[in-house]
Amino acid sequence: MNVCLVTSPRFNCKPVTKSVAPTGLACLGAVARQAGHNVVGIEALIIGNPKTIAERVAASEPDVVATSTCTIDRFAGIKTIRAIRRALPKAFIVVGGSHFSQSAEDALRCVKEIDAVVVGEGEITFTELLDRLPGREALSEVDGLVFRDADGQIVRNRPRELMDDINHLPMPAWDLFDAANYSLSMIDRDSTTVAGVITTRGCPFSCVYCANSVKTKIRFLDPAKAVDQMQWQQKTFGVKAFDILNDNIMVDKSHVVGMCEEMLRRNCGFTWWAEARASKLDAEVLTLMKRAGCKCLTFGIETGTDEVLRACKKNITTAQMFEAMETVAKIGFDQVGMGLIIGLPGETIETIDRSVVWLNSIRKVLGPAWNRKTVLGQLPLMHPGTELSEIGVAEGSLPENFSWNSPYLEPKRYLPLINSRYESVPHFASRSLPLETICSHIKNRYWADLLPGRRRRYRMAPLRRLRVALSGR
Ligand code: B12
Repeated sequence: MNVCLVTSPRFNCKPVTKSVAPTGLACLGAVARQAGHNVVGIEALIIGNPKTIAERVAASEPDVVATSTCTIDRFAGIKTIRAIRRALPKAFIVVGGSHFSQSAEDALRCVKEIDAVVVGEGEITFTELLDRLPGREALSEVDGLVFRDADGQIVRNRPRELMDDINHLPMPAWDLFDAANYSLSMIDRDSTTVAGVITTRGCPFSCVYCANSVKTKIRFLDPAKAVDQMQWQQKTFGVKAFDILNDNIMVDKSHVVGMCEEMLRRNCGFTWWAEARASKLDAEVLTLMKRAGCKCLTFGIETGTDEVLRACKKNITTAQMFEAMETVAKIGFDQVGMGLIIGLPGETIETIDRSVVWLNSIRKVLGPAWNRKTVLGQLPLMHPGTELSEIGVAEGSLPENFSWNSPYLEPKRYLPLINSRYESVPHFASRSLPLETICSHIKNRYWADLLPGRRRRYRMAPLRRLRVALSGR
């Protein structure tokens, strides 16, 4: 069968010039190709316009179109799916990834153009689906699938078990997408060709805001296979730097040590960065990582108070994070990035102020490696399937049975901020600390710390502007 894998454009349907390769779709491309299907990949991000994307998809004459989007970009993704359906009335359109996995029935209800949703890990479900598609036979036997049956009823099959081992999988088919687009780099923002690689799946933690649909069961790629994937991209695309996309590079010492030793033994010559958890960092492992080419690390710090960390189930303390940052500073990485959020559950005006003081102390510890403009974090967003959105329902910042795939019409309540990038994702706020209170506190106390471009993130939006934003959908 002819299979077209297509990414989604950004929320505003404007083309982007820098991105990271779509590893999830590349994984599906590899297994589909292995099963004998004809596969093409289209990077919609760099095209932008849904009609043009649909024309490109149609030109590949696919029997099956497989696509994915994230919550932020979902309306652009849905617009593209509708354009593809207009161009290809008979193709089977299947979607997957974190956003659709966590809102599967709602997606099928709101977007009639979608035929099926693959929930969670995709490789086995997708290939089993392709096997059955010529006659659309016995789709109810495909675990992990939610689909529309012949009578138009939405059917949810049994869940797909996570794979025990990921080493038998073929290498992601990155060649389906044009590597020239991939240069979103922490190391050199302008000229480096960058690729992504993921060497673990799953995460043992359950932070309330995390939207990853594949949780808990951790699986590892053999270090030699992981480095094979990097070297293949280095040779094929001239990649100079890698973003190791694992949720936590240091989740298992032997895995990261194995990869570093392999990189050193092969004298790979590329640089890389990775995401880590700021607790119990082993100085020896960090030193080895640096020797093996790791230039930057990013940490999901989120906040600088223990109350908020506890309320978010981060399972970490500020003391552990402080110690971790001291170790990182001692070893000396070029850049240390961090994700910060203001207004998570448990936040008060007092914790915001305490967090700012604590983060300034981290900034001092890290010195020139600190790579943020400010210590002020983003306001929290709720994604489907997260515990944060359940708390949001309890706190009145999200209605029960919220539809994640249809435009919503209470802008003042759910889209209260001027922030074109995030305007379609509802912000979390607790009853005791409304967003208005956070925003006016930031305005009164920290306005001078914010670059003008960043200030609009904390400006409450007038209703009129949001109506205009919504009418475009
Ligand atoms: C790499 C990454 C990025 C990269 C690039 C993404 C890319 N081009 O692939 C960058 C840095 C650009 C990025 C940006 C953002 N990201 Co991000 N990112 C990730 C990360 C760490 C890894 C994704 C990955 O490659 N996984 C490996 C592959 C193998 O897994 P996968 O993508 O899930 O795909 C598998 C299945 O989901 C399924 N599948 C996926 N797609 C499809 C499609 C079909 C048809 C089928 C059948 C199956 C299927 O099969 C695949 C193979 O098993 C995840 C967290 C995570 N651990 O997954 C977050 C994650 C996807 N990102 C997230 C978010 C929120 C963002 C940002 C909004 C952050 C921000 N505040 O700016 C932006 C959005 C930018 C954008 N428009 O894409 C959320 C998504 C939540 C949501 N509901 O949308 C996640 C889940 C993080 C989290 N834990 O909450 N991200």
